[in-house]
Amino acid sequence: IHEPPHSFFSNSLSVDAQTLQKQIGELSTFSDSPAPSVTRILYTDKDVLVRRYVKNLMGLAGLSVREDAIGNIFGRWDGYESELGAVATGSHIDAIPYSGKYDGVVGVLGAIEAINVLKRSGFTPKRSLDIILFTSEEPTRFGISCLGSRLLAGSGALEKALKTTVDGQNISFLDAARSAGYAIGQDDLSNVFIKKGSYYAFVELHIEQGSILEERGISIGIVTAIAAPASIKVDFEGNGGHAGAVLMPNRNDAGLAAAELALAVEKHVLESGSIDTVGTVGILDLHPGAINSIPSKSHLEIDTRDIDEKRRNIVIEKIHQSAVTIAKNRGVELSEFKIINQDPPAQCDKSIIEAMEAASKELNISHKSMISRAYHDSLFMARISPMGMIFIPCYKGYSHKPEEFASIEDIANGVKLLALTLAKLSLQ
Ligand code: HGY
Ligand code: MN
Ligand code: MN
Ligand code: MN
Repeated sequence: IHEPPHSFFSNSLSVDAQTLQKQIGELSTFSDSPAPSVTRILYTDKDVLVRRYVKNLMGLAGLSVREDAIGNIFGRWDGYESELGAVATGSHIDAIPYSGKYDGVVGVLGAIEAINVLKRSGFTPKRSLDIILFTSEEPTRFGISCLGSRLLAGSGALEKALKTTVDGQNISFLDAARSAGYAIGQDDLSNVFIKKGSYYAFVELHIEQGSILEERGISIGIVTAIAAPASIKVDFEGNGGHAGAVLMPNRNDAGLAAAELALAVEKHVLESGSIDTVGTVGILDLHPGAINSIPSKSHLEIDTRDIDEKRRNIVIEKIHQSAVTIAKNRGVELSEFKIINQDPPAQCDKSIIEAMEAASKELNISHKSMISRAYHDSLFMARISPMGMIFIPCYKGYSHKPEEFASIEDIANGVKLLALTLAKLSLQ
């Protein structure tokens, strides 16, 4: 069967919105924090359970399921020219502490429903279609963002680092992976790498995590580029001491050094010359954390991003200089300044953008092109395959908090557009 006449085909795409809505609700119950918040951390019991839930849905959709050594899960619908590069879609289901139930999930459950939509319409793929559940997009447990897609895209540095990476409880990455049933009996993770060319195209459906689409009443965002993320870990050390007995001139307070650096992050970001530069200190720990003990240690983690890589790197440089100056002025030691990741931005592929625009027009769905300020697994899939992203509106742009919400109508539009885009790419 070759490309059916557009009108017949796009009219035959029907999304089972009710079932999808129920699945999103069910999936959100696999959480380590009370509803409506969701917390689902890599390789925890809830993560293992939710993987089983998703693998079951992939099986019900008639996909053949395989998992790699770190738990990236692949559901495949073989095409009639399966030797050609496949078309893939997917996202993540891990959730940072006290977040929402749509970030990532829409791109996994929505992808499975998109396959069901195509099957119900009688479509048969030429290029095979893959759904990928990336093992861990959030940096929560091991401090590494997009761990699954970063490794899958062939990061040798990450493969090496994972041999010595531990989490906050000193559990090694490999032990954690094995507790979830992965990486059994193997230390070498390079078999996770996927060769460039294996995929003809990769498309991710995701909530916007911003408020542009909702404010302008537009149903779909066609992403043109993904901003360049970076993260830094910093430790300061001082002598600490008794909050009453040590007079101010004799102190070297590691807590105040951290506070000053956090404000310096804000200053350097605001001075960058562009509204597109952002910086956040989301983690700031003081040791020993007692009201009457001068902090002898402080630990902060900095997230800074920009759509312009050079501008972002200048901010990183300035933050480093400030850390050194603050340590000198306050007589504390800068015991660690470690850049965890400093990734380039990714451009979306022109022909995938065109396929999305054509599909939006055929489906008569309003759309606009836009950048993604959040990072996604797509940022790394772009290293081994042409990449595109579809955004749907989310309530007030809320994300990474329990109030995160996307309407089933908006989700259904995204699923329909994903289905038609996958069909077009599969027949290319
Ligand atoms: O932080 C991010 O951009 C992503 O949502 N994890
Ligand atoms: Mn997220
Ligand atoms: Mn996400
Ligand atoms: Mn993301």
